[in-house]
Amino acid sequence: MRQYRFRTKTLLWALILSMILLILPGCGETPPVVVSETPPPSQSAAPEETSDPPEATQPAETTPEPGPTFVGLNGNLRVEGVQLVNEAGDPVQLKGVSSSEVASFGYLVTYEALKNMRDDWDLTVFRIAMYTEDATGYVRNPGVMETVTRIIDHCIDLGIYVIIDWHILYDNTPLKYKDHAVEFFYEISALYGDYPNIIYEICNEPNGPDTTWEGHIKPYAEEVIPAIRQNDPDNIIIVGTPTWSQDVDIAADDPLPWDNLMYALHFYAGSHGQPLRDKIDYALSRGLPIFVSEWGSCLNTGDGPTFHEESMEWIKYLDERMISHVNWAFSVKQEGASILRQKIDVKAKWTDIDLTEGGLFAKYAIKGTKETVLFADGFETKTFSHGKWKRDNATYETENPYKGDYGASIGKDGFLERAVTSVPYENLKLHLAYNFAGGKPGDTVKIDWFNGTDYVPVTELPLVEGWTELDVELPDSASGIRDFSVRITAAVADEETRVLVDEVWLAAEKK
Ligand code: IDC
Repeated sequence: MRQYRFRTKTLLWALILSMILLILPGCGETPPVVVSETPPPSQSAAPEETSDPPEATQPAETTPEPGPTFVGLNGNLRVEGVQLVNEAGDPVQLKGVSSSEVASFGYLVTYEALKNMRDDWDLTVFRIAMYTEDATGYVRNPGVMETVTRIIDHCIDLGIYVIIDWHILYDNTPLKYKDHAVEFFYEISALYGDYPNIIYEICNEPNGPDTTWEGHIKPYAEEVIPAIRQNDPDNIIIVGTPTWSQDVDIAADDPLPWDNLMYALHFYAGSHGQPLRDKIDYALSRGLPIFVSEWGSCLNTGDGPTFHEESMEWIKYLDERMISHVNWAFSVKQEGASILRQKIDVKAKWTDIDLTEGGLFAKYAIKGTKETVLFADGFETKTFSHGKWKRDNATYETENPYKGDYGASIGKDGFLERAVTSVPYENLKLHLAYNFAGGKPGDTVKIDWFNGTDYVPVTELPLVEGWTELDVELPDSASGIRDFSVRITAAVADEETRVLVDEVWLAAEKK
């Protein structure tokens, strides 16, 4: 039985400010510890507990804000040259995320979840990945249409664009289920063709050595596109390209004759780089409009780590060319591609703490800000491994977490450590809330960072009475390190003393 008692949350500004005054003089040469200036990871997250009364001038939270939506502002999209443009002829770049296999993961795609991303991420497009041949795919499970139409309706209500993706994969060639595709797209275009929100993606990723542009994809497109155009004369249609939608160069040499077509390029930053960008450059030079309707920051398996540097290079490249991009995938599977951690409440407002490392990367790629978050604790999932923490003498804290149901608790000389590359980032700041249970004078929380060889001390946070939330600025030398990690150590005297931490994230700016 633990001997300590928990203290109540103390978050008043006055107290925090007096804390800094206590902390600062002890810092010596180390960078200053500053009170949280950065907003919590999610700008839209409602403050959970605050004693401040709402300002009189603020509108009530429930007041709807009827400003024009993104689709309201941009209307019917079309293609001019290689560029997607809005109704007024101005270039537009859509940025968003894709569902995972929608029959299984469509339950995550609620109105609230889409609204969260629209309002907090500036998401402007959502892709519905409706698998074809899978057990739950359209061919065997046409009932998936109900999920598809529900999500389309949400997107229309929210004023964002929506891609309806015929997600061929193991079926290799789109010709295999061409008749189903014609039926499906005829029906969908009849239902929704009048809405400017709709984008059709007619074959996710043709693949396999026998599947060719001229022998399979083109003949398929030549039947599906007219079926759509009977009902919908002008919304955008995205056509997949050979080799898992990578060979846009081949399509560029032999394009299809309809207006408002774009061609799919898919990449996974851990697996694909400059050679694929060269293909895009070639295709653009031949006048082929490109739409990146699927990209991952991980490996092409859908798993593996987040490749920050490589992903950043890709996003920069796409943004410079105003090429639209859609991240894979809005899912809770334990794989690198998943945007969400498990146990998320998709009907609630969520914060960055609910996102995986890849999900955080996707959010800030979509939002386009210089500020970003490299990782967030993920303690709420109660899986340190999914949060990618290395730890020693550290466990969950369930009795008095700072926020949510779980925090972390570190015993004497124990630590929590999180590795992430800092190569493409600068101005690193570790955010955390900490507290002591049974702390004695002289106990501290040590913050160190790892430079690939050594642990470098940043600061020691002193004993506090109650939860204290702050940012610890890391020195400039912590930027640009491939094998970077940051470590939080309980430097306490007694075996029974615990250091409690919660709301941990690493904020930074993109270089
Ligand atoms: C992956 C999913 C994974 C699923 C697998 C097979 O991430 O959970 O088990 O499909 O259904 C693609 C595909 C996309 C893949 C993704 C990652 O369009 O369906 O999802 N990927 O492998 N092309 C390249 C990578």
